[in-house]
Amino acid sequence: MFSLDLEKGLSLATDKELFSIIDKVLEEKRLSFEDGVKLFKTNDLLTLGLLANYVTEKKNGKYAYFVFNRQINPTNICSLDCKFCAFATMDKNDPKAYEMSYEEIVEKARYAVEQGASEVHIVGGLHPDWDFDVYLNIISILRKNFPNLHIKAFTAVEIDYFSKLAKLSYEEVLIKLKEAGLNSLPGGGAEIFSPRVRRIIAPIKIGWKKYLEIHKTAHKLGLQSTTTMLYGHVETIEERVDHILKIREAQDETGGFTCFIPLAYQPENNELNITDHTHGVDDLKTIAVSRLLLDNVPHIKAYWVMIGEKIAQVALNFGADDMDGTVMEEKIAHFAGAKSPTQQQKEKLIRLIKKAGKIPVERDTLYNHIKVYQ
Ligand code: V47
Repeated sequence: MFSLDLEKGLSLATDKELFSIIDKVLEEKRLSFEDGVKLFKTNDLLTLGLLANYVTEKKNGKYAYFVFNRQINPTNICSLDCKFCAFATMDKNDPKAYEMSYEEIVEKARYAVEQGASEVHIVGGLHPDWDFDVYLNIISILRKNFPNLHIKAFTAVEIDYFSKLAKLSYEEVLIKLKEAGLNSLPGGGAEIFSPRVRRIIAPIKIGWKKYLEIHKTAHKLGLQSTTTMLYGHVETIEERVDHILKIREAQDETGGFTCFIPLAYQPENNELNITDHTHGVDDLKTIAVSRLLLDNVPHIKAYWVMIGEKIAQVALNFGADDMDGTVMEEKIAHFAGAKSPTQQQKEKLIRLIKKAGKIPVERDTLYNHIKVYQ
């Protein structure tokens, strides 16, 4: 049951368009496409936040999660040409081009494990000279060295690339990776599902059908995954809502998504020529609306790297219950101008969560509790 404070707060709602949505949320009825659009368009930010926080606390209580993790990006040489991406380069001779050796990858993982990390999150470019075995070896070498480390690696875009390289089905690729030691898939590469937007921002990347097919195949093989949405560029509100609802539909089928992560577009050093950063109200709305529409996804992440620590902290009262983690070495957002730090101390995450009035929980990748900081 909702508390009196919630009732009192909701009685102050100023936007008439929200009244029927409030009733639906309190009656646990599923929201529609039209509801999603109205929620994005409202100026009644506090009612939106109150409602989203009500839903997140019903699902997760006062817990707000973080993970001790490290990102590793083995190469930024990539055969795709996504217009929003400042990280990758198609040119091997570009001064910013790099490729890591197996030893370097293992050393990065070793340092993370020694510091206390439970997860490595590995994504990178579609390297034109690497065959599937190179990517497979990355997983098996890490697994051999770190039997207990959770390896979350390779977006759906990479899985599709491996399937072409090795002439294997998605299922066969995922089985091989799982046998090598892969534990779960990250959610990158979703961007915005609308074909109109993809033609502008990522013309040769796989479309939404393949992205979701790969995740659903992974789920059926027992590999859980996260999922994302890149917002704040050329998409419309309707295209955001459509994206979120396609994820809800896929989740109805498999239940394998652990978390949804709205990724705020970072505008520097790329070909899109959009000079505006997303703004705080939009970041909070996007998190809150995602929480309200995705009634079947357990967690919503406020990714501090892309929205900054302060908005991420506030987002913990607007529907988010997760801050990602220590990260340790972030490149994708920082090549594109992110102003946040490239890593985070665990103590800082705990403090941000506590000061938001929530209970910090260090989790593993699959949201098992490692330590609760009461
Ligand atoms: O796939 C690329 C996006 C993603 C930009 O799964 C950009 O838990 C903003 O997916 N501005 C990689 N975003 C990051 C990602 C992620 C991050 C944290 C946690 C998880 C998870 C996943 O970043 C890419 C792309 O969608 N991206 N360029 C940019 N200029």
